[in-house]
Amino acid sequence: MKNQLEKIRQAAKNALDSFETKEQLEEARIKYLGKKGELTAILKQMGKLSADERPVIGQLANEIRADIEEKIILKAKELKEKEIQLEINAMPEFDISLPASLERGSYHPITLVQRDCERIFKSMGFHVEDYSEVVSDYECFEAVNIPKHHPARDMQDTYYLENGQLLKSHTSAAQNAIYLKYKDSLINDGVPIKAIFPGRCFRNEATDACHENTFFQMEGVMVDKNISISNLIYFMKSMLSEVFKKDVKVRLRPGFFPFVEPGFELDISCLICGGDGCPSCKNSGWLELCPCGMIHPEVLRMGGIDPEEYTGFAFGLGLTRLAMMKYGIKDIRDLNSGNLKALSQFTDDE
Ligand code: FA5
Repeated sequence: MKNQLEKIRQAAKNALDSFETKEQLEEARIKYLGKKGELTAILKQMGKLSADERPVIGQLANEIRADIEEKIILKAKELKEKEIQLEINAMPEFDISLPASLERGSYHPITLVQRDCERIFKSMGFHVEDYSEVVSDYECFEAVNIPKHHPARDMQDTYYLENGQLLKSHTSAAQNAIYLKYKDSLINDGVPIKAIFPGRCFRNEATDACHENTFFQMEGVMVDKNISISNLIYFMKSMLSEVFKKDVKVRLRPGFFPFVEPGFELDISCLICGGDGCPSCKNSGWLELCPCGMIHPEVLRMGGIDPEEYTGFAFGLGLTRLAMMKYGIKDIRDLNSGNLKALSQFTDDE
């Protein structure tokens, strides 16, 4: 019986080595391992063996079964790989000189206004900074003078991670890092801090035609000796007339933000309705576009800058709303919709 088993093992090995198809493999599995297969037939005769022989033969039969099963699996893998290779070989070669069959893509309107603003501010000596979307509570709130339990937090509810970090609710979350990064060259070398930092912001709030839960802002700061509100107004006006390539009506009104003192709201006359009132401007004729103000002494101090010696302004431009105004997009939700028909009509005119 031992000889018979070894013969089966050898025959199965020879057969499997020579097989070329999945069907042959399946036949071999039935022939050697199936209920009516050769191995099962031998095992059925085990009863005729002596008590001493039975465990020895039983163990050998199991070994041979495992051996054949393993060979079948390996062979199946080998055949599958050959099949894939044949499919690859049959594919037409990729010809990079062929003309593209897809239509040309376009930049997202927010990318376009962001680049436009970056170009304008760079030409006025600002440099562009990048910042994380996931920040700490300290960066987003405490370092901009919004301590825990301050009522101003209610206006900027956001999304919290289990580790206590959060998705930044405004680009002001990068202010502290910027001051710390550039304070030495300001203090030691007299180089003013002039930076903008665009970025995606998140707020846990109801959406409507002018509010999204995910939107873009662009923060800007300038710190030096003798910086005043006049500097702030000059830069804001220059930026807006460059972006819109025409005079736009703006108004400045008092606004409260714990990180500026005094603080302002810079509104722009709604370009969708010409100031008459529509859903995009909540029927007021004005759209809140760019809150700003003189950086609060406490915020400068937390950034390692002495507010007795230096002053500065900061603004938080709503880039998404700027894109709406510039391109006449009536509903902010279209911008995150992924609707190519709506989004692909703008081109990069750079
Ligand atoms: C802020 O986020 C302040 N960090 C701005 C700031 C910076 C003030 C520096 C002073 C100095 P506010 O929450 O108002 O402020 O948002 C600023 C701008 O972002 C708004 O004017 C608006 O244009 C835009 N914005 C705010 N919330 C949304 C929203 N849900 N959807 C779309 N745009 C929004």
